[in-house]
Amino acid sequence: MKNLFYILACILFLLVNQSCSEEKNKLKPNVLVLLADDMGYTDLYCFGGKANSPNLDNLAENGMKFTHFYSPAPNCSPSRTGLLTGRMPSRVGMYNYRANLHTMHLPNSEITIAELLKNEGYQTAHFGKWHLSCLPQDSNLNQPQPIDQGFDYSLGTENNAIPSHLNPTNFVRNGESVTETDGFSCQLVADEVKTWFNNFYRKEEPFFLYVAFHEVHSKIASPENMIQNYPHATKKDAEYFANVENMDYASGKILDELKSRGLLENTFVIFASDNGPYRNGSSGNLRGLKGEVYDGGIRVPGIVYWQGKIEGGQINETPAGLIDVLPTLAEACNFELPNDRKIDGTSLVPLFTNKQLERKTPLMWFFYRAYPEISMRIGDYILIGNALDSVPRTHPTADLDMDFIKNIQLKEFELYSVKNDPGQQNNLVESESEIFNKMKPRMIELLNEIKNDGPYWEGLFEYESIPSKFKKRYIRK
Ligand SMILES: [Ca+2]
Repeated sequence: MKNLFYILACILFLLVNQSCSEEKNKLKPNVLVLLADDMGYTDLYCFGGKANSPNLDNLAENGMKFTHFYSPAPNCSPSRTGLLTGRMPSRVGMYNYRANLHTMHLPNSEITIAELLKNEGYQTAHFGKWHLSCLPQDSNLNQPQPIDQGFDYSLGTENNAIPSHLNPTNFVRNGESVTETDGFSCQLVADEVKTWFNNFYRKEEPFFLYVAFHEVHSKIASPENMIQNYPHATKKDAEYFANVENMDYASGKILDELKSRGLLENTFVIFASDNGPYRNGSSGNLRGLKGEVYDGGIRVPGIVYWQGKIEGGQINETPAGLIDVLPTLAEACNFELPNDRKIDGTSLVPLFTNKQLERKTPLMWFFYRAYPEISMRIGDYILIGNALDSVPRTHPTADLDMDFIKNIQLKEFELYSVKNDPGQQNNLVESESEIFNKMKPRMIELLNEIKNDGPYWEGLFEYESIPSKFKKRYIRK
């Protein structure tokens, strides 16, 4: 009898305890990051694009649309680095996209959003493009895998879907290669999210899902029925618009999955692109494309949705970006920022209640491979810095680049008012000399800081070994 009483008491304790932890975790928002690849500022319908994007349009209508939202870099690996660490990618040492077999990677010493949220009791999962290290593990390289960077679960690729978005053969699930797939990459990713909910989701814990679609990066493949939605476009345009539409459809599937489980109401959702487009016309009137530090290379669509916390239908023109996600989540999910390193981003939470943002470190982009190499935004102004060097550039980072990165000196500047001159045509260095003289030393100070912090990678590709087709577009005359 005494034993029975003891067992009942234990069961009661466990039930109460479990329901308490469920209650406690209900207070912590789930986090869903949806990231497009190479999608331009004006690709989504709600940003003035021609593609059908009803799901993301709906997300924007019911959340906050950011019209001056920036990726941390004009190409893939550094952008993802900035998103996951809240630090400028050059400070972390991700100076460029990571080529296959490359020694450059996201160091294990970096602290990612996944690691921080895991410490807070979150389940964590990554779906889609990784591009922060070799994947799967290569014993010669021995680079941190998604699980080492805080992701309990992972289905993705090292870089792009190969041979295209259709039936990719290079997916890796939790370290094991998946060579046979059936379908389009974004749908495979969305279906895997559903599988994850069915098989792995523990409802007593909050979750962090990082969904990085391969779309709309080339080489694209789109469903025929969606291509037919654009009968008046050229074949190439129709395929591209259908690619945006397919990614939107996959985003809708994931959002519906959360909704059907009653989870969307307590989920912080953010959608953005990892950099500007490679395709003229898809960044609207902004100057430049992917790979450039003019706005066309870095300004991207940004949507934040958080039911009950953000009133729907708002358009925010404050400069913000993916570098701000980590500090935003620190405030939204109530955890401490790492205090042993510089975090460059700023929490966007004040903007959700229409307060002003106080940004300590300006948004800045140092991309050594671009000409010019650097830009920095403060308020409505963007300062551009150019080294005017003669160091040859290659597509993947090579040995000659490392000394250039560490020793870069800026020689020439351009200043633009982004609101008055979104196409960045009218250089104000002389006419707005007061602003220029304020911004220039700040840029140099920050550049010196990140030059000092960023690791010096040994064992990079030798410049001479890089095929000429990966040199010609990138050699400065
Ligand atoms: Ca990209």
